[in-house]
Amino acid sequence: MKLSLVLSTHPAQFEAVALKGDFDANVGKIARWGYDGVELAIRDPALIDAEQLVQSVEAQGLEVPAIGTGQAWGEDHLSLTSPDAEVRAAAIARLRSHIPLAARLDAVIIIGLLRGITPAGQTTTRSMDYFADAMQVCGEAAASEGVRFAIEPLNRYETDLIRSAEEGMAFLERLGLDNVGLLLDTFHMNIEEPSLTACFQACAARTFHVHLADSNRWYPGAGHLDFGEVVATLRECGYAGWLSGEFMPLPDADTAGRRAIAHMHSILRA
Ligand code: LER
Ligand code: MN
Repeated sequence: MKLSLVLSTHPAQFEAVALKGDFDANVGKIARWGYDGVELAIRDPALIDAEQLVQSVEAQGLEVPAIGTGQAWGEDHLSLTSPDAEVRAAAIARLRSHIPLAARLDAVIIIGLLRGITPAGQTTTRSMDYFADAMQVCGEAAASEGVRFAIEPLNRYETDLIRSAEEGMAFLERLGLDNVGLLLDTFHMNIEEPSLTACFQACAARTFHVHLADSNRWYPGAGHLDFGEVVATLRECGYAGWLSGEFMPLPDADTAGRRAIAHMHSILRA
């Protein structure tokens, strides 16, 4: 398993991104600290210079395992399940616009908050139908480019649409697309899952990506989750993908980034 850290290409409100500010400087730090990759949170591919971005990441010898899309919800209020057909269409277009860069970087595209939250007056069933329709369109478009999507179950305080891995697996079954799987985030799992171990085991065949944060959403090692058990379970499951740090910049961004990799290396290399 390889380690990466989430980095936003632009300023954003989302709190669980350790590093903010100068992109190149942060990519350099992530490489120096010993991470193998950088997970990019991209609000809108139209706002970035993909060529320059790829160069700056490759110059540091880093891979990009995943692209996060949640800022389109947080900053631009797009949602795949909006009652407004124009907003849904814009959300689908935004999601599809990540495919070329994802194909180039061999990165999985994450679907977290972009699926939205059911608004008053709309049923959850209707939201899930919109979500399924959107994923059919995007999943099929990505398949022809060899790109995969990872749907992230999010805790109850962030969405009503797929909170548990069980709901996530049922949704994947409904979609029937091989290139759509799950992203499991230990922070959300700690809130929603009866057992982290049982959850990883149940989703083993469809886990495309993993986010690491401790119980308090600080860096791994700062809360009460047992990352030794997380790693042992993922190894037993045959997971050979990425462990990507997505946690708050506390006590400060650099300390969090450094302590996370020190903790994970002490486990992975034991
Ligand atoms: C994103 O990966 C995440 O975990 C959420 O809390 C917000 O999308
Ligand atoms: Mn996450």
